[in-house]
Amino acid sequence: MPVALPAALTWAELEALDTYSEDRPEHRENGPTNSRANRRWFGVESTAVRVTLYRDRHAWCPYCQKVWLWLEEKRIPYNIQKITMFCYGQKEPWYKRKVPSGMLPALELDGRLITESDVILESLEAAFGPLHRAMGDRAIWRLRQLERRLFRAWCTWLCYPNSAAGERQAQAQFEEVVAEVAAALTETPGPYFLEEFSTADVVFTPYVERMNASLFYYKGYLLREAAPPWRDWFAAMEARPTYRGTQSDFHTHVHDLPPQMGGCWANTAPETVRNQAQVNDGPWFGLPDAVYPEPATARSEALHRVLRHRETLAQVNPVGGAAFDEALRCALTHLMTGETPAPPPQSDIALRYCGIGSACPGTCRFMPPNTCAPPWRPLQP
Ligand SMILES: N[C@@H](CCC(=O)N[C@@H](CS)C(=O)NCC(=O)O)C(=O)O
Repeated sequence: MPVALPAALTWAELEALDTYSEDRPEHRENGPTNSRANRRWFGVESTAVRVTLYRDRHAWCPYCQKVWLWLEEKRIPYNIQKITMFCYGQKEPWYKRKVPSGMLPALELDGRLITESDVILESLEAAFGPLHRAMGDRAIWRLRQLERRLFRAWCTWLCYPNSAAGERQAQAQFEEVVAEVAAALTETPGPYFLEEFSTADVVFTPYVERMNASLFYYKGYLLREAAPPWRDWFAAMEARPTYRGTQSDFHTHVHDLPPQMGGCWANTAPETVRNQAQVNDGPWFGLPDAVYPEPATARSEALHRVLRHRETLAQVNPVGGAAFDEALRCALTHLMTGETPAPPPQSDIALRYCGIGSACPGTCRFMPPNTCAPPWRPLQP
């Protein structure tokens, strides 16, 4: 006798499972670092807020992350204005009037507009004091140079097609700088670059996070395990709620980097093939993007966020309609109950839609060509 599959929960049943309470405005404003807040006042009066940070909507921009993490570490009260990145659509006209290039981040300090993340940090230091040591301090300056060398070696390896010999050379050059960074990390006791957490750690964070993700996926190489000082630095960073609140995951980074960097080139090593399969298709537990346990509230937060945006998700989805509605409920039912109701045939396209729209480079492995760029091609009934 055929076994009946469980049915997807209704929206009302899913809403009844939504117990996530950390999305309240006061929690976003004063609780742990999070990407949803529009203001972080840390309990002060609005008149004491001197800073507005302009950053990207999706918390992807590495230079924004640098300034964001610094503000969070120093607990400087600030407002946040979220701006669309070019690859996601129209830049807000009011922002273009303020910053004609449209580049992010930008910051207003006492009404003065500042661009360029390093200049922003220097201005913040002048107003609020350094994060342990200043950007111009000799030790910090030397580490900033080292970070740029690591960045360049990473780009050379990742962002250009290489012959087999070129690939070996680019990897060797990257690993040379990786060893220098490991040596720099051991110059002081403790896991950070200097005696305590400082601007140097903030400066390294955004691209090291992206290197860890992209090299795992495109080169089968795991930066966080490159040497004990690297492993200890990552672990220490992930123990900080400030960093965790700004941190992204492997899946997001490996697919957001190619349009931002102009391409990422994979090698054919067996580790690469295995890592790509795991990042794309799971199992996602055990991926080395974060080594702390899944927060107890993770599933209810995911449910809450999808419920909050489900009308918009349906409106912009290329499939939309009943097929999308049911497929989404099947996924959420699985998330919350572990049951696996069967989604409508072909509706996987609806759930794999990423939202990048007309800026899509057309290289996506999930969607058949032209199924997700306007004009939308609806599923056949
Ligand atoms: N040198 C600049 C670089 C900033 C930068 O490249 N920002 C990129 C995002 S990571 C940007 O705003 N691009 C425009 C866009 O994508 O909308 C800084 O340090 O602030």
